[in-house]
Amino acid sequence: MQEYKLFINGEWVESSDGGTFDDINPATLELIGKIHKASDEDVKNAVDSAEDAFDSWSSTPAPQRAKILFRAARMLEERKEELARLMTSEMGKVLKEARGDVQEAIDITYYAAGEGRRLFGETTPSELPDKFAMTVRRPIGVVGLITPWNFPLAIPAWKMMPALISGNTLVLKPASDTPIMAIELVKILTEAGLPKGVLNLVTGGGDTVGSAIVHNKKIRAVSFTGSLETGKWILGEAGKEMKRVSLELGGKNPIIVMDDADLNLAIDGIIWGAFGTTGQRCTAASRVIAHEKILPALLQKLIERTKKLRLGNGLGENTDVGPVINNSQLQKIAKYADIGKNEGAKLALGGRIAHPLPGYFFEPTIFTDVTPDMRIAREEIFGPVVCLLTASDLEEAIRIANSVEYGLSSSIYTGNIKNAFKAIEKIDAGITYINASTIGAEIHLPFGGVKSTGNGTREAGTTTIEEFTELKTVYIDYSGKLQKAQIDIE
Ligand code: UN1
Repeated sequence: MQEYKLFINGEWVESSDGGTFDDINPATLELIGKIHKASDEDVKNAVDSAEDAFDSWSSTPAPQRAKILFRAARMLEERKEELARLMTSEMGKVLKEARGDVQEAIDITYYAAGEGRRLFGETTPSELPDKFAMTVRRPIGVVGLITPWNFPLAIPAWKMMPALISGNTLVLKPASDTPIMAIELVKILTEAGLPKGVLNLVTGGGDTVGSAIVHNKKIRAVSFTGSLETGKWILGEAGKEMKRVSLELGGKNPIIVMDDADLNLAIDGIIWGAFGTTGQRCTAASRVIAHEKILPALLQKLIERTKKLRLGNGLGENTDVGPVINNSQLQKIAKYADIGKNEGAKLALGGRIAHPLPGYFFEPTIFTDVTPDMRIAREEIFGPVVCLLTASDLEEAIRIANSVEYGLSSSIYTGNIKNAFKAIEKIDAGITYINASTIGAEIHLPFGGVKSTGNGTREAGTTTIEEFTELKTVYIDYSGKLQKAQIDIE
């Protein structure tokens, strides 16, 4: 059985206390690797090595740092198919989507590499003569990255590449369900020439390794994607040390379908958004808010189409929906199916654990007669479950859309431009799609949400550099005399 070690100061090392954990294929339950579990001492060593590497890495001109990222992007491209297959075995998503995940990592790596020749500051006139004013960007320092299992390559890359191009040094803790993908990414960056200590990887649980990262005084910022509960905890703990925190948390993303929508197009979008990645995206479409006039037709067609989805191993040519990540997620989804039934929603399809293979499968599930106060309409399930709610007009639909504590993605299907613009204006979310599903954000636009989805940061796009740099304001006075701002201007 292949063992995967920790990566500290440019070396693959065993856990100092010998602990390991299993990495399991969620479709077949086969063991695919033994992963070393970092101890507190290992995390400390990783942070120390990142700190030692900081001076030299942050002093390297950004276009030189970029060369390493460009090389890594090309290597990812060359290895796309192999990485996608490995991802499906480790995480379960169907092969086409795994290819998309690798592609997203490739895209952000090229994009971040390009930032090496931008990293723009601003210049602006001074209020005084013979004085120059500008801003420059500086790295933050040693940054801790804690990443989830649902995009095992794309999300680590979303965080690592912008953080690296900005000149930070890193300690990465990938999700324990998908560490191998992060390990492959570390190998690629190392082969591409990343100096030792710049990127360190420690594997293990959130309550041990994650906590040790968050509490380490040398860590200046933490970037986390995952659950609301963990995000709140990180924000509280890191706040005590005045660390910067960026959070991408849950979603309960709505698709509004108006009575003037192209129904077939809307159904394509609902199926893709609700059951793609087996519903395990923070952008997943977990609520459909249908105009009452089209609800019966929509439901009937949606059931027909969903029935045809084939569950199985994501490597299979004919598989539409892969497994969920692990047994505890499977049990959580099953529990929500019961909650939905008990609170009076009607199960229109699915609702049960399935057994096409020994792994963790759940039937694509549709609930109707869902009201906004029900738990299944408010809480993130992170599985193949979609709730149908109804509204009598756009205003009510938007009110329902906004009635949850999250606000990541959202969508409206409508043939009416007025409805589209009203939705853009009024839906409380970081992303709104018009006549497209809630998933599939592109890496060169900001990604993030409002309310409990995060703490206001946006990843990717031009905003990604904000996440990983500090601005310094610089005044250069070339008058040769004391000039007093605000005072000498009359
Ligand atoms: C996530 O689920 O955490 O927009 C990220 C999307 C993907 C990213 C999802 N590009 O669905």
